[in-house]
Amino acid sequence: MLKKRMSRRNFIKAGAMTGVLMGSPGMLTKYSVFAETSAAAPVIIKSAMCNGCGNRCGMRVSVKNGRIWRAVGHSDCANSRGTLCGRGQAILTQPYVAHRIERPLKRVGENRFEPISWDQAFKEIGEKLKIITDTHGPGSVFYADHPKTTGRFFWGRFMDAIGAPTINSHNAACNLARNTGFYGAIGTVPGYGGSGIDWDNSNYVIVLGRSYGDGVNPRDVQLLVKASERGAKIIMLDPRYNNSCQFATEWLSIRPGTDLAFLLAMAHTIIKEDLHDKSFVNEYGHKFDEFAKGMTQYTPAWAEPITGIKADTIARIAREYAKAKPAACIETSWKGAFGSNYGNSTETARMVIFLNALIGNFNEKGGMKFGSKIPFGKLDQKNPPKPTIPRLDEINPGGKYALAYKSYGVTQLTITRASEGMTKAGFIQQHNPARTLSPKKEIVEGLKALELLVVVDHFVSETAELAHYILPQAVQLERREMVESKGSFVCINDQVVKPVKPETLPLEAIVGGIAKAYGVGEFFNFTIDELNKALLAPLGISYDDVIAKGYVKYNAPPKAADAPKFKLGGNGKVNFYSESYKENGYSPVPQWVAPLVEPNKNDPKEFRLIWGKQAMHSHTGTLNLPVLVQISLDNKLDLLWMHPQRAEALGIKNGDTVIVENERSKGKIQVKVTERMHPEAVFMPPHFGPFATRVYEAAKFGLNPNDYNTYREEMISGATCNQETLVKVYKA
Ligand SMILES: Nc1nc2c(c(=O)[nH]1)N[C@H]1C(S)=C(S)[C@@H](COP(=O)(O)OP(=O)(O)OC[C@H]3O[C@@H](n4cnc5c(=O)[nH]c(N)nc54)[C@H](O)[C@@H]3O)O[C@H]1N2
Ligand SMILES: Nc1nc2c(c(=O)[nH]1)N[C@H]1C(S)=C(S)[C@@H](COP(=O)(O)OP(=O)(O)OC[C@H]3O[C@@H](n4cnc5c(=O)[nH]c(N)nc54)[C@H](O)[C@@H]3O)O[C@H]1N2
Ligand code: SF4
Ligand SMILES: [Mo]
Repeated sequence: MLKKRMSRRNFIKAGAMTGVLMGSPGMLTKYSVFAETSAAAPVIIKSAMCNGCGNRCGMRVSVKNGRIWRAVGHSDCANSRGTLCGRGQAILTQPYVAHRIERPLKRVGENRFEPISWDQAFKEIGEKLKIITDTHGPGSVFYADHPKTTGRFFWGRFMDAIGAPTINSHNAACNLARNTGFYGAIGTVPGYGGSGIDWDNSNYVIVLGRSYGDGVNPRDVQLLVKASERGAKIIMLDPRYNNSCQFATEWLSIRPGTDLAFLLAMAHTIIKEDLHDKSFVNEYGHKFDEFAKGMTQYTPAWAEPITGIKADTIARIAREYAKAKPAACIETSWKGAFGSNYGNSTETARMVIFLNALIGNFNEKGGMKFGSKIPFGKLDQKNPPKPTIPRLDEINPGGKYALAYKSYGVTQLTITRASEGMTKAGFIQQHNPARTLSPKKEIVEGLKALELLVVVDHFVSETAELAHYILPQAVQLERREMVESKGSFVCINDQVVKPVKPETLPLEAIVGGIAKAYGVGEFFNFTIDELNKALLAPLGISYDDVIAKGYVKYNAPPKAADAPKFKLGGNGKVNFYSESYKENGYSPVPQWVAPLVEPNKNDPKEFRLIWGKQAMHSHTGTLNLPVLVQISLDNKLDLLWMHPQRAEALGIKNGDTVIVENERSKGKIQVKVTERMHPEAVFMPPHFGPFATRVYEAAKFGLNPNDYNTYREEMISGATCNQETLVKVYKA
C-alpha cells in the first residue's frame, strides 16, 4: 500500500490534469490563472460556518468573480476567535473538488449507480418508504447523522412526521459515554474545552486525553497557550505525549483505559483529607455520604499498579487540585479518554463531574462552566407529533440503554439490527458509519441488509456505496442554513457561492422533496428564510443584520440579583448517589470497572490499539480534499507509533514496515519509534485506510483502527468502545 504514495511531481501533474487541486468551476483553470484574471475584481465578503468538524468555526469568506478567493476566522466567533485551522482553509477547495457527486444516483447493481432526476429520486424513495412503513411500521426506520442544527431540524421533523423515533448519530463512536455520564451525574452537559471550563482564570487544570493541538479547536489552542504562559498548572494524562503536552506542566503517561482508577483515588484522597467543599456537596449533592463511603477502598496505592502512576503522584495531584479550589478543574474533554473508547467510559465521565463538584467549582472563576441558551422562537406552523413507539436502539424507559444520552443513540445497534430483520430503512446524512463505526464487517452487513438506504453526501463514501440512493447536497459554502448560536452570539452559515455542481440541493429541498413524495409535505411548507425569521422573532435581532455581519450579539435580559449561579437538570442535584442508576441495575455510586481487554504482558508482540485525531484531517471525510491528502503523504502521517523498548524487543527500527494483525484484520504499515508512546499500546492515526472505491485516488493508503475492532456496546451508554482492542505487531 505504501508503494502508492504519490510523489509531489506526480500529484501536481494529476491536480493540473483534472483541475482537482484548485480548479475553477467549469473552466478547469488553475488557481493561479483565476488569481491573475481576477486581480482587479471587486471583493464580496460573506459569513459562513466551517463544516470541517464539529466546532463550526465562524469564517469571513472573500469572493471574486463568483469564486472563493480566501477566508479568515470570524473575530466574533467564540470558536474560531479569528483563526481557522488547516482543515478550515482546505474546506475552501471543497466546492471545486472534481469527484463530487453531481446529481442523484440510483443503485443499479453491486456498487453500480446511474444518475437520475431529483423528481424520480423523491418519487421512488417516497413510494418505497411507504411500503416499508405500511408493512413493518415506522419503528423500523432510522436516521443517523453528524448532529448539526439544520440537519437535526429538517430530518427530525421528517422522522416525527412519519412516526419514526430512532434518531442516531456519529457520537456512538465519539462522546456518547461522556454525555451519558455527565447527564447521569447532573442532568445536563457542560460544553467542551474552553466552553466547559474557565481556562482564563484557572490555576490548576487536569486534562484527560483531550488534545487541542490534534483534535483542533482554534479557541482552545489559544486558551491553552495563554494559560500556560500565565503559569497555570496544567496536568495532562495521556498514554501518548500528544501535541498539546508541550504546554503542560506535567505529562503523566497513564495506562490506557484506567483514568477511572486515577479519579477514584483522587476522590479518595480529597475526601479522606477533608479537602472537599463541604458546604457545596451538602447543598447540591444527593447522598454525598454514600459516595464518600464508596471511595474509601480506592487508595492511591490501589490505583498505582492499575494506572502505572505512582501513588505519591496521585495523592500529590489530588491535594494540589483541591487546595487550588475553586479556581481549579478537570477539563470536560471530548472523545480521547472517556468519550466512547472503553468499557468504563461512562463511569469515568460521572467521576469527572464529581471531582469538579468536590471542589465546588461550578460557574466559579477558574472552574467548570455552564452556558446559557439563547431563547430562539418557533416556527408558526403545525408540528408533527413526537412518536412514542420504542426506538430500535433500546434507548427507551425499561430498555437496555434507558440511561443513554437520547439525542445521540446506539447507532451500531440500530444498524446491525438490520441483519436481524428489525431495521428496514435508513436515512444517513453527513455520516460515514461503514468507515467510522466499528466493527466494519457487521456495520457493512447491516447496511447491506436494509431494504432502503438513502445517503446524503458530497462524495461516494464507503456508506454511500451501499446505498440505494445517493443524494448530493450543496456543500457548506453553497447553501444558506438555519441561524444558530455560539456563546452569546446568533450566527449563520450563509451561501457564499452558487452550487458549482448546479444540480446539488440544500437540505430543506432534499428533505422536503422526500416528505412530499411520502405524503407528509404539509409539514414542510416554509422557506429557510421564513424559518430563520421565526427563530429570531423573540430576540430583537434583525435577520438582515445576521446575514450582513454573520455574528450578532444577543443581549440577554439582565439576571435577577438573586438568580442562581448555575442550573442543574434532572432533579437539580449532583447525583453522587444515583437513584436512576440503582433502578436500572447499575451501581448508584461509581465503582472501578476494569478495561475489557488487557494485553498479555508475556507476549512481546501484543499491544492495545489506541488512536486519536491528527490536525490535518477530520475523521475520514477529508480524504476527499486533495490538498490535505498531499500534506499527509508529504509528512508520512499514517505511521504507527511504538515505544522504543517494545520496538527493540521485536527488532523493529524507526521506519521499518510491520504487520499489524488480529482476528479481524491484517495489514502493513511503517513504524514511528518514539518515547512519546506508552509501552503497552500502539497508536494508529484513524483517518486513513479508506475502502471506498471512488475516494480521491491518492488517498488510498494507510490502515484504519476500525478494521481491528470487535462489536461492543459499553454497559451503560452503549458506546462502541473503540480502544478495547488488542493487536499483534511484528516485523514484515
Ligand atoms: N476511522 C475513524 N473512525 C472514527 C473517527 C476517526 O477519526 N476515524 N472518529 C470518531 C469520531 S470522534 C467521530 S465524531 C465520528 C465521525 O464520524 P463521521 O461523521 O462518519 O465522520 P466523517 O468521516 O467525517 O464522515 C462524514 C461524511 O459526511 C460527508 N460530509 C461532509 N460534509 C457534509 C455536508 O455538509 N453534508 C453532507 N450531506 N455530507 C457531508 C463526508 O463526505 C463524509 O462522507 O467517527 C468516529 N470514528
Ligand atoms: N484535527 C481534527 N480535529 C478535530 C476532529 C478531527 O477529526 N480532526 N474532530 C473533532 C471531534 S468530532 C472530536 S470528538 C475531537 C476529539 O478530540 P480529542 O478528545 O482530543 O480526541 P482524540 O484525538 O481522539 O484523543 C485525544 C487523546 O486521547 C488519548 N488517549 C487515548 N486513550 C486514552 C486513555 O485511556 N486515557 C487518556 N487520558 N488519554 C487517552 C490519545 O492518545 C489522544 O492523544 O476533535 C475535534 N477536532
Ligand atoms: S476547527 Fe478547523 S475544521 Fe473545525 S470548524 Fe474550526 S476551522 Fe473548521
Ligand atoms: Mo467526535
